[in-house]
Amino acid sequence: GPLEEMSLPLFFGWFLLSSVQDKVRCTSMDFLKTLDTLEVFKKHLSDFTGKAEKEVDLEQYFQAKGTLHCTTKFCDYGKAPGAKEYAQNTTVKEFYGSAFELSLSALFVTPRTVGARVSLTEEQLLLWPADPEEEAGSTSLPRGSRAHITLGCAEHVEPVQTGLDLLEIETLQQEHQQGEPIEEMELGSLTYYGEGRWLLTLREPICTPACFSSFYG
Ligand code: ACK
Repeated sequence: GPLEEMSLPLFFGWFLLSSVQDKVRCTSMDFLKTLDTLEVFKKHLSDFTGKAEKEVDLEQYFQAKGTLHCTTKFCDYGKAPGAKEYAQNTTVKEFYGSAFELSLSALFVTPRTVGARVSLTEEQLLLWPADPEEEAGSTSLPRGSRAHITLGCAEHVEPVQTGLDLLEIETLQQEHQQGEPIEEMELGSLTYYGEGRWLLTLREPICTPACFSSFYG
């Protein structure tokens, strides 16, 4: 019945503490601001605007999407395949409400989304479902490749896109399409993967405390 369905959340994931959310948002804003000013970004501006001459303010271009988190399992209140099994998993139950330290190892921007790549530890991978990479058609990437934090979405873009954009970039990396090394920035090294896809590998990963929990909405 409907009550039973309600007992499963929209999704499980790690939720960043509110104090560090601000810090991560600031870092992301700084990155967008800097990227916006680079000549090489302006050269590829048409990826974002469709018109070469138009300007784009990246800080305005992306809209924030709720509280910062890294989704483990999208359950859709029980309608998603494997939702019930995930919720009943003993590791999931054991760690529910526990604190973790997430490592954000890169920031990425596409014409659709801006996000942070999360590098999961072996322990964190115990909470990672079996299938999210495969569901997205990326069968040859290591488990956990989809782990990310959505920092913003372009107009009319849903946050589910952020993980798909990350997988796309990682697939290019895996195919040894090294990307075009652009330059060393204060935060790390910037690479361009074509079609408006930018990856900033952080020199120092951002470590942030996060609580493993769920969101009902
Ligand atoms: O930014 P996200 O990881 O992308 O966090 C939100 C969260 O669930 C609530 O919408 C993610 N999400 C939405 N649909 C899916 C899906 N089909 N597969 C995986 N994650 C999803 C979204």
